Amino acid sequence: MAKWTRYLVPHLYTADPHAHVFDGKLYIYPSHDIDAGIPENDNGDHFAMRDYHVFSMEDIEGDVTDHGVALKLEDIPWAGRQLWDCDCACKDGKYYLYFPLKDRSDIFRIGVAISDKPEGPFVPQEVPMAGSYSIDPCVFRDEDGSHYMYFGGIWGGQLQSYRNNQAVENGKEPADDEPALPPRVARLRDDMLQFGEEPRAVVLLDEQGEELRAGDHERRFFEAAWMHRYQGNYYFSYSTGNTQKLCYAVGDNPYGPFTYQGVILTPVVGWTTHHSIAEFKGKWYLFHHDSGPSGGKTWLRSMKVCELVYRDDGTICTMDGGGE
Ligand code: FUB
Repeated sequence: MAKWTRYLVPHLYTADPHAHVFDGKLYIYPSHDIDAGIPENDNGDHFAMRDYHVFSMEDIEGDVTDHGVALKLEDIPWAGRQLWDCDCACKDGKYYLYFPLKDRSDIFRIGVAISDKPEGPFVPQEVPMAGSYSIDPCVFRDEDGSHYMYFGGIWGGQLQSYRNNQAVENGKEPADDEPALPPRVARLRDDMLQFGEEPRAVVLLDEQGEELRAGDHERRFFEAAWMHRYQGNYYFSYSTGNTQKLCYAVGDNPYGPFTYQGVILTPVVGWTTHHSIAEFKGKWYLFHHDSGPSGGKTWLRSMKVCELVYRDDGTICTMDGGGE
């Protein structure tokens, strides 16, 4: 187990916590888990979330403020079902909340909603981002002020249904000896509302410089993309899904390729694992979730935080998630 770890909110089930520091305060944008009474399946139908709350903290060990409902399904004009992992970015005093949601054809798209405040409420655009698909958007601001969106997730996240940004009939994961399905990255347009370019593949390499294979379930990308910068390098981290690890790979620019480095967090209690990494008041933290407080119900998760420790060479010390 990590040397210091803390569940953040006892009154709601929250997951996929994406943390950002805006104006010196830490804001967390998680999914809001509910018990929708839908049986568990590989498609993730049991994750039938209907709104988002935003949380903030002045201090990592201090109180966590729940700012209430920041965006709800009923207010999104194109909504079908399932508000999954969201993320927020700030530009020129406006805050942009990016969220994956199934449209009325049951296809995941990525939407954007806007607010003047980091805690919302957020007003959604009429339609999803043009050319968007799949799940788990993460928006990274580089030092030059450019914003990049990383996204994608296989199985229920539908990434296997796309090749070269086009939907394919009966899309499947590649064979075990073929390169794994890559997550995607696109620079955002200056207005933050659309991709500024065609999404590109995020290539993950092994120590030999070969692309990770689809059969390498211990290391290949499944979902939960996150990007952060540390000592001038770009750290792409993600979940391996069915093997339930949080792993990371390092590159020298936001597009990659990224070379696999290791495991950040071993499996937690519950099927999913999803995280973010942020620096706050001079220390680095891993925000993630597990299903401990719900007694292992994988659709009722609770977000937590622990300190992230780097070695002198920039590698990350592996933490024990406390699961199987
Ligand atoms: O919260 C729903 C889904 O579960 C997320 O989008 C995935 O990353 C997984 O955590």
